[in-house]
Amino acid sequence: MYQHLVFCVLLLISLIDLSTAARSSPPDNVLEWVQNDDRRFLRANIRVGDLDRTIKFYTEFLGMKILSRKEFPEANFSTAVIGFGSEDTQFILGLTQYRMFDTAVGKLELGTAFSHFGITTQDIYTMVEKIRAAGGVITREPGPVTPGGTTIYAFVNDPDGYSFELLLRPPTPEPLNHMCLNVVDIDRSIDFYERALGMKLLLPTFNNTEEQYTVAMVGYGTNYTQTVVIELKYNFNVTEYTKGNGYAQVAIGTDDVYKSSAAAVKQVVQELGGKIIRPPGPIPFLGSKITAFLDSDGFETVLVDNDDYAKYLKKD
Ligand SMILES: *[C@@H]1O[C@H](CO)[C@@H](O)[C@H](O)[C@H]1NC(C)=O
Ligand SMILES: *[C@@H]1O[C@H](CO)[C@@H](O)[C@H](O)[C@H]1NC(C)=O
Ligand SMILES: *[C@@H]1O[C@H](CO)[C@@H](O)[C@H](O)[C@H]1NC(C)=O
Ligand SMILES: CC(=O)N[C@H]1CO[C@H](CO)[C@@H](O)[C@@H]1O
Repeated sequence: MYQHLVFCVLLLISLIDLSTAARSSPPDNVLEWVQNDDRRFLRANIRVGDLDRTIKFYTEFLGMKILSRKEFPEANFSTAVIGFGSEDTQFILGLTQYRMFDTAVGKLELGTAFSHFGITTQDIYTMVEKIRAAGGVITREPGPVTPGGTTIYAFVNDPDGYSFELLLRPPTPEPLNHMCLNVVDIDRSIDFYERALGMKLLLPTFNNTEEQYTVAMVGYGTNYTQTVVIELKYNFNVTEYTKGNGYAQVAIGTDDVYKSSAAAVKQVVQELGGKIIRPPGPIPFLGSKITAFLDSDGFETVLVDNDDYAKYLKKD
């Protein structure tokens, strides 16, 4: 029973500051270990205002499937897992609705720091028209990035106001393709994700001077269209964002949370800013070893032990 709580409780953990200093000293061959580790984007956790409403939107309009749903009446929250395929292989979304808005978690505020999720589709025009017909918000009509450009994309809002970029692309292994974070120093952020998390810059930094932003894609794998990426976005002259309490964190699998932390995260956090909020170790009643930290902009990443995660999926 408690096993089921693991990944929704991650969301709660993020609300509490569990900061203590990690103790172990870093080994020498640090980056090499991180780069050879078995890393995969597992899930992003967000809080929603109305679980039924969100599930309806994600399944009917975005083409996702509901993978599981659980109610925790005593604790006043409900969770669901939703995605384009099995949790074993796909990057998925964990949704949590708090039933009581007057509790410590407060009213849902999306904030401005989290930018959007990106999904790929072969039928962007139909998707947009269906959302429009149902009264949904289209914030950018389907079209190319630059006039004459080849990538067709659109932006829509979900019922809470979370933004989704729809990308017209041939079928890809993971249709939930990226999440975009607004950052204040893009070079520092690239450095952070490369060194702390062993990601690679999969698309060189791209400046859109017309629309006043710079973006970079970091992730695992080699081709940004074929793998999940984090899009880091610097909006010219914007130096501050509000975090809100909607987007919570991204979870990434690792073979060893201790090595991950000692080898890279700890050092990078010291150098570039950020904070370890959960030192590596088991959460006894959850049956999973994790470590959690904030990046230099305050975005949370949770590293989750691959074996523990596999066991958790088998139990469900
Ligand atoms: C859940 O909500 C009820 C009221 O609806 C409240 O009495 C109770 O303390 C809440 N439980 C938690 C764990 O917040
Ligand atoms: C984009 O802008 C950044 C600074 O905002 C600069 O460092 C970088 O060289 C530019 N890249 C290109 C390709 O123009
Ligand atoms: C990425 O993969 C797509 C689909 O296989 C391919 O068309 C494209 O050329 C690849 N891009 C790079 C940079 O390898
Ligand atoms: C008013 C202002 O600060 N403008 C700056 C906005 O950002 C661009 C690109 O970083 C600068 O070139 C401008 O000077």
